Amino acid sequence: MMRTLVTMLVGLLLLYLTPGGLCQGCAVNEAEHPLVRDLQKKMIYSVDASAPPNPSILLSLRLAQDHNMHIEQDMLNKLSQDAVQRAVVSFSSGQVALHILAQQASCSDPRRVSANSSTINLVHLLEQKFQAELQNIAIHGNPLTNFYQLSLDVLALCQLNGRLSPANASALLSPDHKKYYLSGQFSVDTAAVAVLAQICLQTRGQPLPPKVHKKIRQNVQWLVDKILAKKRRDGVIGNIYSTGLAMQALSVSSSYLKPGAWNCLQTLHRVLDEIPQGTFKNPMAASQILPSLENRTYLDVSRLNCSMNPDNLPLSTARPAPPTSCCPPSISVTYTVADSLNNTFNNSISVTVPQGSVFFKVMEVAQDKDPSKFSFTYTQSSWGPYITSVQGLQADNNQRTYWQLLSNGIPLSQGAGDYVVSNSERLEVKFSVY
Ligand code: CBY
Repeated sequence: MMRTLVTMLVGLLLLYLTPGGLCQGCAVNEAEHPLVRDLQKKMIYSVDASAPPNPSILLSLRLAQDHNMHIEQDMLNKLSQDAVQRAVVSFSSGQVALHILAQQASCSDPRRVSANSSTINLVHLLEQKFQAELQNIAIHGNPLTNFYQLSLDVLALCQLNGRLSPANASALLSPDHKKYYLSGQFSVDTAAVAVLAQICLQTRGQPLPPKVHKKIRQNVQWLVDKILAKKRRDGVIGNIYSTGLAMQALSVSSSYLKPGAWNCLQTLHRVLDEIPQGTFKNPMAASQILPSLENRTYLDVSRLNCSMNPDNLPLSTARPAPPTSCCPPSISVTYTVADSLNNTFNNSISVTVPQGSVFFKVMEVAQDKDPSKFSFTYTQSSWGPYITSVQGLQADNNQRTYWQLLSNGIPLSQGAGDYVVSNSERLEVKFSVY
């Protein structure tokens, strides 16, 4: 009896002390780390010289444990070049914010970004773009972009001590249906970045006046409770693509969580299980999940050690060739485009595509077959193609209209360039409001 008790106690103690046991905290253990490295390498290899460089990728690589200094330096140079050339005219406020965080995470000063003998002050530029967002809210009731980007703006201005009044920022990010809901669904992604931004306001710079402090506490509590309400039984928070940002938000707001409200390791393992299935093959998705796997958040960028950087992520020079499958069988899907707001058109067509094709391919084939009904336009976003118009009907941010993608009546959680279609699926692109 006594022996069994002692064995049990020793067992418990060992569990507590071993890596992966209760002591571990919420990060991957040694055995799981190859999965993270794998994701990191895929992200690096996916960088496409013909597309603009993506600050979100460098930001997440800088927050990782392992580094390839040559690649990171190369990315930083390309980002600086892009910022100098395009930031003033073409970047949205959130893109400037991400560039600032990527520069800061690379131990480079975002106030003096230089390339091709030009220099730009990204913090100053963000202050201007942020003002333009506020002005658009005053005139149209909506920001130029959305509250996800406004939250990124507050986060970056806070981290860099830019011009920003915490009182105004806390009023801007206060609970409101219009700010945090997209198409009637609570946006966990938006809420998560708003939490990070406001935890930054609470912990950086001068102590806040008690009223502002209280307001921020109330905002964060509301956001954290809403994020937790979106936690599924399997540990996913919102959907799999919002889970990484949600993990960041919950891990910096532990004082707002009741004990036992969130099992971080359960969520972490759920995410790890998805890696081998290719769920994060979109580099943007990988970049948003990676920091949480390393138990890091965007608030850590100012705390990175700039003098000690391991160069421990060797890469072979040959990129892995994309898998080529010859002559896959064909599948057929139904494809519908509909203006569900003004009911001006509703057209369907049957389309045949090779197995393994993505939604975008279906749209192209339909457009070729019958351009008068299925023509469309798109822009290249950091997530891939974003559909902007069908039959000439344009999405409009000030009207909160967009082209929604659906399969068998259910909105997709991937974009047109990523979603792989299946035989006899009913696909739809529907003009909707968010
Ligand atoms: N980034 C942004 O400004 C985007 C912010 C974001 C909240 C983003 C999701 C979250 C993130 N983690 O990056 C967002 N999407 C927004 C704000 C929007 C709206 C964009 C318009 C605006 N006001 O700026 C809008 C129109 C509601 C929207 N997303 C539409 C769509 C659909 C796109 C269809 C099209 N026309 O091409 C789509 C495909 C949903 C649908 N069924 O129609 C969609 N979004 C998806 C799926 C996603 C997820 C992408 C996941 C993936 N693997 O591809 C998303 C991560 C994201 C990107 N959207 Co929006 C949300 C999720 O599912 N967790 C700032 C910039 C600087 O980087």
